Formats: sequence, structure tokens, C-alpha cells
Amino acid sequence: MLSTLIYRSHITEHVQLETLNDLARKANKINKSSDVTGILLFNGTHFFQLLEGPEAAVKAVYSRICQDPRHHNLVELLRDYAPARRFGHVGMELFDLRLHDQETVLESVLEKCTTKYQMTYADRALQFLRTFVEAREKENYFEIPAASGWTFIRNETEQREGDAALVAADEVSFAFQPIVDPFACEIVSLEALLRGPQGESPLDYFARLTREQLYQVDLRSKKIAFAQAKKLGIEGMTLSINLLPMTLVEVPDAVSFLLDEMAAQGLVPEQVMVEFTENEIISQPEAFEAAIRQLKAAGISLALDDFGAGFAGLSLLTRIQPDKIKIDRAIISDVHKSGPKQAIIHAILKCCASLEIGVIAEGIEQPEEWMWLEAAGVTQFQGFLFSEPELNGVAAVAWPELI
Ligand code: FMN
Repeated sequence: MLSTLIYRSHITEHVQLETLNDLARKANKINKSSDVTGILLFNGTHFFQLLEGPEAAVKAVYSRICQDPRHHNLVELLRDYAPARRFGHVGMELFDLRLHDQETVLESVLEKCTTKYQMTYADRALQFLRTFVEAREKENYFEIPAASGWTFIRNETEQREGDAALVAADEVSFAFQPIVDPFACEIVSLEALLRGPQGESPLDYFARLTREQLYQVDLRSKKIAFAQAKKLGIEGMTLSINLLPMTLVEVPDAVSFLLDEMAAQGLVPEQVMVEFTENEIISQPEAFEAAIRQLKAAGISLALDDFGAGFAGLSLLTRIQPDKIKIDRAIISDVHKSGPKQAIIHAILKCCASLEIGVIAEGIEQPEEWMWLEAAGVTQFQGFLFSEPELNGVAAVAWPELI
């Protein structure tokens, strides 16, 4: 199948610009032999390339290009299929934007275009090309330093131990994972993550319960979370707990139970944040909205978990404005390489800034993900890169330091 791939990248510092023609000549030969078309634009700092050809051949060329040390920060903008090549002549063409004005470059690129329809009707690939030539998206090109420039140093003194003896053998327990502000070197919050009596995930454990048991266990388990949090000492931090949205609806006096258990451990409601998952909320939005009014009235704040993974997405924010949202790991993973993920995160950040909603990025595993998100304006992070969940305790946080 004929496929199109578009990416942009940043030229590496030491590359001699005179060698680019040589690069294009060699690539031209390879592309011709593998039936690939490559349109390469260069503006002095960034490359933009459109590759067209049989899917397997485009993938093979692109995977070599990704390994090429002459550029870095590759961001894939589009991967699509087309009925015909936009640029019919197989091989490679290099357009240097420094040598001509925008209009001339655009004209000469479009002159190479060999399908009449794309010239007449809107075509995403050509729109991307035009946007690059006109430098309209430049503010979103983040220069991410190499991951090797950072070291992550665990501060063992921050480790905290709870009390395993608080939990009976047949009871649930909690693993705690920090939410951190790496630039301030600060743990801003701890999330209490439920584990079943045998250490199971909440999903596995909840699957064994009846509907009535489920909501009761979900609510009553928070007694242990609060007691453990007190042992851990969480002054100055918030504690995030997860609740099934329907627990608040189905269990009478659920909010009073939470408030009593907090008070018993010397916690204040303003210190506690309840996280809900968006796809569970939309099944009964009215009942849920009534329940969260009670939470808010008591001073407890609200976070939307796994934001972007469910079905409600941004439209949910027209009905419920939480204090925070946690962007789902599926959007976070490899964000530094993906144009679509970057565009979605920019949109989420813009929307949340207008609504004064705080944003947490969860599931951070790679330094590049963290660096890209910091550059985009995210300041709070959760993930294995910084600290893993630890049963009945808090593991040391690995803080980034420049080498
Ligand atoms: N190589 C190609 O075969 N086709 C291309 O279209 C192509 N475009 C490139 C664009 C840029 C910005 C850069 C930096 C390199 C490009 N290359 C291209 C070169 C490849 O990265 C690689 O050096 C080449 O395919 C030879 O592969 P090899 O070094 O594994 O033999």
C-alpha cells in the first residue's frame, strides 16, 4: 500500500551545511532503488521531510533516518495512506529555505507535485509542507537536550516507611507513589494505590467482588489509606485517593465516612484529593455531579484521572471542572516523538490554563518525555522515572541533575 510519512527534526550542531547536498545525492540513489520519494526541506535549523512509497520501504528508510546522528528531536507528524504519490518522481529532492523566499520555495516544491487533485482539494500532507515553509508552528518546536545530559539521583533520606502491621492479612493495603515537581525538587503529593490482600491490582481484586461489596470495600479501604498516610507524615503535601465514581452515589453517607476517617488521622479535607476516572463517570453523570458537590462542599478537591483515555475527553470539562487533571500515560508515552500527541497536549494545557485547572503528567518513564512536557509547561509529574509505588511506604525519589 502506498504510504506517506512526514517528520521534522533538528540538525545536529557539528554538521557542516555543505555536506547536505552530498546527503541528498546518496539518499536519492537509495530512495530510487527502494521506490521511495523523499522531499526534504531545510531552514538552517530544522529539517522537514515527506517520504512516500510502499509502506515497508518507507518504514525501512525512516528507521535508518531515525538512527542518523546528523539530526535529533525527530517528531513524526503524519503517517497516512494515499491513492497516488503527490511527488511522482522517485528519489530525493532537497529544498534549502535559506536560499530563496518562502513564496519561491513553495512554488518550486509544488511544481514537483504530480497529482492534480491534491493541488485542488485540501490535502493534509501539503498543508504540513506549507506550514513548515511559512514557519507557522515554530513556537512548538522544542529543543530537547539529550537524555544522556541528565543523571537521576535517588535521595534515600526522603524514603518513608508506613506500618505494615496496620493491615490485617485479609485486608487491602496501599502502595504510595509521589507526584513530584522536579525543578523545585519537591514531592507535591502522594497517591495511595490500592493493592488486594495478595498484592493484586485494584482491577483484579475488584473483579472478585459483588457490586455491593465493591463500593463498600472501595470506600472503607480509605480508612487504611488515611492511617498509613498519617504514619508516612504528609504535612505540606496532598494525599490523592482513588474512588469509583459510583461509590459516592451508591454508599449512603460516603462523604461523611471520608471526613470522619480523615479527622481520626488528623488530616484536613483540603489536604485530600479524590481521583476519578473519566470513562466511569459518564455512565451516570447527573448522580455523579450531585455526589461531587458534597465532596467540594466539604473542602475535598477533585482530579480527573487517565484524562484523554476514555470517551468523554474534553467535553467532560464542559460539565465538571476538576481542580486537576492527570493526562493518561497513553498520551504521555513517547510524546517527544509524536506530532499528534504533542498537539493534543498543547490543546489540553491551553484549555486547562483557561479554566485554571492544574495538570499532572502520569506514567513518565523516559527523560525525554519529562523534558518535552516541562518545555510545554507541565510542572507536576508521576512515573517510574522519578519514583515507583512502594507498598506501605514511599520509595526514594530520583531527582534530575544536569551532568
Ligand atoms: N537516506 C535515505 O535513504 N533516504 C532519505 O530520504 C534520507 N533522508 C534523510 C534526511 C535527513 C534529514 C538525514 C539527516 C538523513 C537522511 N538520509 C536518508 C540518510 C539516512 O539517515 C542514512 O544515512 C542512509 O539511508 C544510509 O543508511 P546507512 O548509513 O545505514 O547505510
